[in-house]
Amino acid sequence: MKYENFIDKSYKPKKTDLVCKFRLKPNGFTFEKAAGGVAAESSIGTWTELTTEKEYMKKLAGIVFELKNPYFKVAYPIELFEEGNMPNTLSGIAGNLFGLKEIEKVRFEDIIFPKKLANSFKGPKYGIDGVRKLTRVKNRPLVGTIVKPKLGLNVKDHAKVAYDAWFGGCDVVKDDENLSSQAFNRFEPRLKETLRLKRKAEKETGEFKAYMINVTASGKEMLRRAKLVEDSGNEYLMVDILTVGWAALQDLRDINVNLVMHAHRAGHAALTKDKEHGISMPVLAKCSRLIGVDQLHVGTAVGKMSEGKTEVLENIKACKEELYGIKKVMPVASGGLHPGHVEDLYKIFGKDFIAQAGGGIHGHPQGTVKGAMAMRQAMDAVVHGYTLKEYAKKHNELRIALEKWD
Ligand code: RUB
Ligand code: CA
Repeated sequence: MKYENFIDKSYKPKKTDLVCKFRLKPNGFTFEKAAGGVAAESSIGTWTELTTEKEYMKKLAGIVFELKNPYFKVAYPIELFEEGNMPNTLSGIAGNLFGLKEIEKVRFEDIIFPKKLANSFKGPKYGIDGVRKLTRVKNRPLVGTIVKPKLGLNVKDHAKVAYDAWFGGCDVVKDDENLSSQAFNRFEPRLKETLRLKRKAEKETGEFKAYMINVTASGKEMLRRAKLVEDSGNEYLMVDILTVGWAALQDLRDINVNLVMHAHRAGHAALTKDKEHGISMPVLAKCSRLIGVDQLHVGTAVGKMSEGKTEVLENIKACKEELYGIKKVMPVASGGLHPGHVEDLYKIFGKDFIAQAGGGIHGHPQGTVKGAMAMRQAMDAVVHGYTLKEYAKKHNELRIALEKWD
């Protein structure tokens, strides 16, 4: 089959088809031929006609059924994909096409999984409802922090920063994405000591406190660490979903019997940032949701990272839209946040999200406890309908934070 043979504008996608939307900028080919090339390379075709092609397999061709320059859509028959195999699915629809010479740029914008394929993955174990039940935080967004400095603290100091944050009012504390088990802060003693102080903070505050410990490592070692976390009695793990890879993420979900999975997306911008090339964040979010992460970083719209409000809303939608009854993922706002952002965040995200501030808590002039207090006060203010300014009049910690950053 030639590239052109993968186009059929009269085709109506079936319910069982997997449908993808692409944005395309050809370089040599016409728009149509390049679109056909994408459908071919991501299904059963290649650059030339073949003598080995059989009549019975033609029904497996991906079909370009809509062309609206620069966008086009492809319907892939479900039989092209192995059930419950995300690496296979993405090697197909997000593989060779990015490298085709006659395509200058191509962006994988959106994906709609058919029910049967979607349900062949495990999906989130907890999701938004499960996280709310576990944390006992019902009527407001969760407040969290990343232990900072991101690298370099020893076990004792790391655990103390976590404790201070919990004590001051954070619900969740996470490791940073590049902390794993370096010599200055090994995984096992960190788990032990941070958990000890988590329990102390829980006792003292009467609240549930989450420790999202980063298990990111090579396959077997990561799974071993996840088991250690579970055996320790902790409820959460964190993983860098893109650097460990889809297969490792699936393995983690498969062995992970009881832990909430917090997903950090370090590296995503290499794929998502160019609006004309790569893979969009909603696609990454949907794939992660099917595999089964419970919480996912989706940008902030107001902090230090580059995604704007429109993009963040699309990412949130991918986490929360109805999807064959698959649980909703809790969106996480993180990156350059401080208490002064909470009003805007609440407007953008609504009630269901985690507001995480690293520098915006540990950079508070009076230290981490007061920094966490300020962040929690900001959340209490907006949830109860006060402006931050009003609330800051009677809440010193918040006032000082706003003076520094707002
Ligand atoms: C936040 C931080 C995070 C960012 C990454 O620290 O280190 O890793 O969340 O961005 P700080 P994103 O609060 O000091 O900026 O979550 O958007 O992927
Ligand atoms: Ca970080």
